[in-house]
Amino acid sequence: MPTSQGLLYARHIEDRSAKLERLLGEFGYDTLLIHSGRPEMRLFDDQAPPFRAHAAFATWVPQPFAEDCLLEFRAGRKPRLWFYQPRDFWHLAPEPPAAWWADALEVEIVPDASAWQDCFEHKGALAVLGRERDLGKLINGADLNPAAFVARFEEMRTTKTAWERECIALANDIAASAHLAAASAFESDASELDIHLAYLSAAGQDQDKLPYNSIVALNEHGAVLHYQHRAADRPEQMRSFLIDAGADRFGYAADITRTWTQPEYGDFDDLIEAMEHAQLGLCEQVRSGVSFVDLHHQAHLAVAAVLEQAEIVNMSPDKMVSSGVSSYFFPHGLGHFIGAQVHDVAGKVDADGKPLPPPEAHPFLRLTRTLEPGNVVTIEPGLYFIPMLLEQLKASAFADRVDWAQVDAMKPFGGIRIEDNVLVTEGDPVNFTRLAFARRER
Ligand SMILES: [Mn+2]
Repeated sequence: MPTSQGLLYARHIEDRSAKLERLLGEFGYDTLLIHSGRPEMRLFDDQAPPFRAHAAFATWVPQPFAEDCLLEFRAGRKPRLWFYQPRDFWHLAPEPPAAWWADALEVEIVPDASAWQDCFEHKGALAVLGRERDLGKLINGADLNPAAFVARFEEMRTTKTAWERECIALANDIAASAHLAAASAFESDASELDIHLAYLSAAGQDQDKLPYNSIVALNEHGAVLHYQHRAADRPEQMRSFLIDAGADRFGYAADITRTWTQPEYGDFDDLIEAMEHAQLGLCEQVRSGVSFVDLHHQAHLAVAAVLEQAEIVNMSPDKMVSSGVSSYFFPHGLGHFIGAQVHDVAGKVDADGKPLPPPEAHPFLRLTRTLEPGNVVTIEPGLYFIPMLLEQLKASAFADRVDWAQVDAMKPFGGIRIEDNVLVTEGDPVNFTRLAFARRER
């Protein structure tokens, strides 16, 4: 790890610590403790799903898979990390913290979580972030996850530090390489499972290290927005391929979607190209002062223009959006904040924590704020042929505006989504995803 990264991380800790110190003062807390979490066994079982630390912890410690660690903040002191390194012959204990990041903290290595549990009883005004079941007597007399404090604490994460931007950019580099490997696997007629394995191998990250469950969808599966399986059998025809998959870098996520087809399917290829053009236009509009609700509306107009241009729907884009027809083809939101959580926090509140609910006609929009420099968002317009929604459209007053023969011809291709991760700056947006692909393809 180059020193420059150590410096970025140290500055990140300094910057956030200063903000946190003011916040603790405001709420009258002497100490804040953040627990990393503990694996949870399934009921009547000794097996747990793969562990990932709470994001509140991972934004401070670049070890997103460290179990049962505790971070302690007190005004005027270096943050102290109680780093759990069990003496255990069943599992591989975590490596001790590397100097490049440990130097920014005061690290205490403990072989047993009770070592930190005993340190905090009745010591002033204490706030604790974590799950009650993991914390034992630590929470006696403490405020556990106090909502007003948590809201302000999460607000800090909406503006990414230089360190966080670097991590998201690096996660995009990893994911871009893996996306290209997945596209090659699709070209050679691999199954969803084989494409998925090609992706993981190229990323050098197993699924349980990725920030979310990859969507690897051939043909009609592209119309299932959160398609959760990876079929092992190869379909007879490989028409289309939608992949929504990310990567992790020190606990920060990339979240990228690409859609591919084979050269012989010209009509669907034209649709992909039109969506690519629309998506790039939207990325250009990711600027300080822009309302994301307005941008979502622009995205609907852009998708509607694609539908009109392709003569799939015979309506003006304005009419298609105001009547709700565009929502049958594009039923999700334009994007979301991204960071230590793939759908990062505080997307639907303003800077003071006041709720900003999405418009009634667009209930799935996850980001409703006005963009500010330092925000990182995804831009992911989609155009799908979802049988359930198309049936509703067919039963609506607008059925006669739709070329159903074309719709039926497109259904076997599922749908299109193109998703990039974009940084808001004082000037032009920085598209981490396009930059990562450009580096790979050079
Ligand atoms: Mn996304």
